[in-house]
Amino acid sequence: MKLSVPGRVTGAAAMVVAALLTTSATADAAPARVAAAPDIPVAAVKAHLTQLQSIATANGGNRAHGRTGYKASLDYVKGKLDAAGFTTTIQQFTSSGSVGYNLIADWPGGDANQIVMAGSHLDSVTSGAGINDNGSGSAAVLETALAVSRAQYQPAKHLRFAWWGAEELGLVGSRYHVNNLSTANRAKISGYLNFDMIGSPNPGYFVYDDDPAIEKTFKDYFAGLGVATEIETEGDGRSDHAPFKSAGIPVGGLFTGASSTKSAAQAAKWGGTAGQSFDRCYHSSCDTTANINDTALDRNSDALAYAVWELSD
Ligand code: DTR
Ligand code: CA
Ligand code: ZN
Ligand code: ZN
Repeated sequence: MKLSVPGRVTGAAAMVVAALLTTSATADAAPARVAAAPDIPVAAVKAHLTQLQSIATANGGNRAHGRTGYKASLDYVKGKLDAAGFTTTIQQFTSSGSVGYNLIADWPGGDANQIVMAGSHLDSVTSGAGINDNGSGSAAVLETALAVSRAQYQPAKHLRFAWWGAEELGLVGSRYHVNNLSTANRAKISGYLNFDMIGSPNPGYFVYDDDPAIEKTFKDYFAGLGVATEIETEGDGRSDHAPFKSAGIPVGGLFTGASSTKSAAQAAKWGGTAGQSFDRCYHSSCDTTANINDTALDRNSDALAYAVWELSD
């Protein structure tokens, strides 16, 4: 707030004005509030999962690297982003004799030397549609990107979103991407957020414990919901954050569990079924749209958006 002071002011009035100006100056110096992240409608995230399921059904039952269902999944995601004003790039690579594709989407604006990235692998295994693994992460990242567009959000930092190919073959797409970044371009990435399996049917709420600031951002969000979290210990090196971490880039992410078994203590705090896998359909043909816990998908999608807003301003 600026005060306009007409002409010269003397005496007591001058002291009042000075105080106001000081106050005003202090008020101007107050840290700007970070814009609040929007709620991500879980129905919109699930609509993307329905599309990915249909794509798998129409393409031999999967969305695996080298199969038609993967490229059809990529084209679906790209079409939504192009229509929303993103600058999209398809990065090709070869793995196991087949062409693979990464999709990168840049939101115009922000400091190009400070890039906040959010990503997920888009490929499934050959045995099924891969709706939790990893349609869930891919759909949540997509819907968060679309929320950025709807809000015409213009953060201080640059926003970049990514969908990786051939993660199931060994983090091939994400590793190809990082390996092809120059040292200078790696240094521009202030953080990479990874989302691989965030809607498991018997969910846990796990937060990656790699970068402390990113970890705290996610833990603060869940604390605000009153949802307990645990440190993700199963996945070191087991998803697409690993190549970024190896390159010295701060990483973090969320996970709801795979084939490990939920303990009685975990069931007591999170609900669900003790003694059962977090996802009994992990890498199986039953990983369909029926293999999703809506509450977990909703909470993790909202946490994703919260972190993107918090870390980019
Ligand atoms: N590698 C992932 C599944 C997975 C297993 N453990 C973790 C830990 C953190 C993220 C992902 C995972 C896959 O099969 O795609
Ligand atoms: Ca939501
Ligand atoms: Zn997998
Ligand atoms: Zn996965």
